[in-house]
Amino acid sequence: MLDDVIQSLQAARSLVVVTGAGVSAESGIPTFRDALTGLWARYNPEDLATPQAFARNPELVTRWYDERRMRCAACAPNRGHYAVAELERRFVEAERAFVLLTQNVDRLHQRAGSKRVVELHGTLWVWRCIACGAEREEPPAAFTSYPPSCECGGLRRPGVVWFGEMLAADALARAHSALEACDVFLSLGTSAVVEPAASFVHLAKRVGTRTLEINLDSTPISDIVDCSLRGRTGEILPQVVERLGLLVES
Ligand code: BV8
Ligand code: ZN
Repeated sequence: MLDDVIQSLQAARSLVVVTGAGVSAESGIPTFRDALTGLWARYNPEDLATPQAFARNPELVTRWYDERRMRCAACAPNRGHYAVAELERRFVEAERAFVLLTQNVDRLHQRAGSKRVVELHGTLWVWRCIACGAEREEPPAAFTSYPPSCECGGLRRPGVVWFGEMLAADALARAHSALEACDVFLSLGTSAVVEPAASFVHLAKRVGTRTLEINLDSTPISDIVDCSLRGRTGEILPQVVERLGLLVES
């Protein structure tokens, strides 16, 4: 199975990697399903990550997001993130296509060196004014009051895609063009439940792409992909990259 993954990547000319919270779990960032510990235990993520929740209680929602942002600031990328960045580097060096479509909002991929990243669900690090639309990337310091306000007096929200909101058109367009062109699709650390990302594997299969998954638990796509590996991305990905031969034609 591990050999299948390695051989598929070895032969790939155009690779799309999709990642979820499982890739950041080994950095100490709770996955989305278990993000609600302690103070937040009584909330359901779908009850906090919606425009309705923000409209109803902007202080609670912005406090939750800022606490998650500060937790990410205190965490470091893990070996799984670095392996994904190394995979990109190898593909770029061999002039092969590579795109990382991440559902994660923590920017740990970028901190590990990934460059060709599409943030499907936005990021905790950019906050936007709901009145004038001004967007700003925040420094790693917590807001001093909630909800944070813009110079124009408007409320500021996290630059993430909430449940019930459309993904950014350019992110979706980049994802679709990458999926239509790829010959290998690799799903990492995601429960493959949240749409539309959960359906990307079907788009890939439709164009005859070889589909792979590495995840701790089985998911709704485990029986659909050509090869599904159970395990931690922080352990398996470094092995994959280490055993991946030269991609550059000798
Ligand atoms: C939209 C940002 C529509 C915010 C997030 C069709 C059918 C059913 C429902 C829908 C549908 N279409 C739309 C919906 C509704 C909804 C949806 O999909 N709901 C789900 C619950 C069924 N989708 C939407 O609302 C999307 N919008 O489609 O627009 C529309 C149409 C017209 C007009 C208007 C709107 C928007 C979805 C984006 C939501 N925002 N994040 C925030 O972070 O707070 S989603 C959020 O949850 C994450 O970004 C991520 O995508 C998702 C969690 O998923 P995972 O990342 O996979 O994490 P999870 O914890 O679930 O799983 C972790 C996995 O890792 C596990 O499997 C575990 O085994 C594994 N793991 C753990 N440790 C490791 C590991 N694996 C390897 N190594 C380890 N060490
Ligand atoms: Zn403003």
